[in-house]
Amino acid sequence: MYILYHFPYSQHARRVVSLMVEANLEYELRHVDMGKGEHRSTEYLSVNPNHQVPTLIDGDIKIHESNAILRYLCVKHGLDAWYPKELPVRAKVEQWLDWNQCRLSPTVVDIVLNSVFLGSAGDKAAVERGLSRMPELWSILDAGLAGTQFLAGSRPTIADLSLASSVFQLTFASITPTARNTVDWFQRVSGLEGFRKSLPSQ
Ligand SMILES: N[C@@H](CCC(=O)N[C@@H](CS)C(=O)NCC(=O)O)C(=O)O
Repeated sequence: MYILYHFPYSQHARRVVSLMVEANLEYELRHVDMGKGEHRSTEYLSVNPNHQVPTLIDGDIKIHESNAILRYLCVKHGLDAWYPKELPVRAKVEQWLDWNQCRLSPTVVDIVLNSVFLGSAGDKAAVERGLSRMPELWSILDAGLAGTQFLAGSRPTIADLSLASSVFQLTFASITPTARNTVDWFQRVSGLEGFRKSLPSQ
């Protein structure tokens, strides 16, 4: 059984839950209460020195970085539909996984962490920076979804689970996609059982 260090308001942790539900993998969630600062406790730092969730424990193997965890689970369980082996499709999956980590995710954190979770202590300049970057990111995402049901073709992959977790995070700041392809895609991913079950209970 996998152990996942998790916090329900973490988009990075939720994307791992989405895949584990979709793939029927057995897991136990270890709640790291970030609101109480548990991610910076000595105990948790010995699990993940980056003071971040998620962390996956698989016996003697310990992995942090959410997208690396997604790849690990797919390779270990032969989840080829979620992480296709065909090179052109695999390349698309990798591109969007990395785009999320390098471009969308930092922007989402700028906005949501600072305008929602940190309350009055939030960095207003970071919120402004994030908001100013979103139009370009929305248009890149929407163009990538033109003429395709999911990011890498007609079936959902871990790229969709990863990206959609970031898009959902924006809803905490009352930001939702408006461009047609992205709206339709987000609705499709939101219909996946794994995605729905990963969401925090409101
Ligand atoms: N690149 C990491 C990012 C993980 C991350 O930023 N997690 C956030 C919650 S969404 C966190 O734990 N932040 C606390 C901190 O950075 O101190 C991943 O993909 O797993």
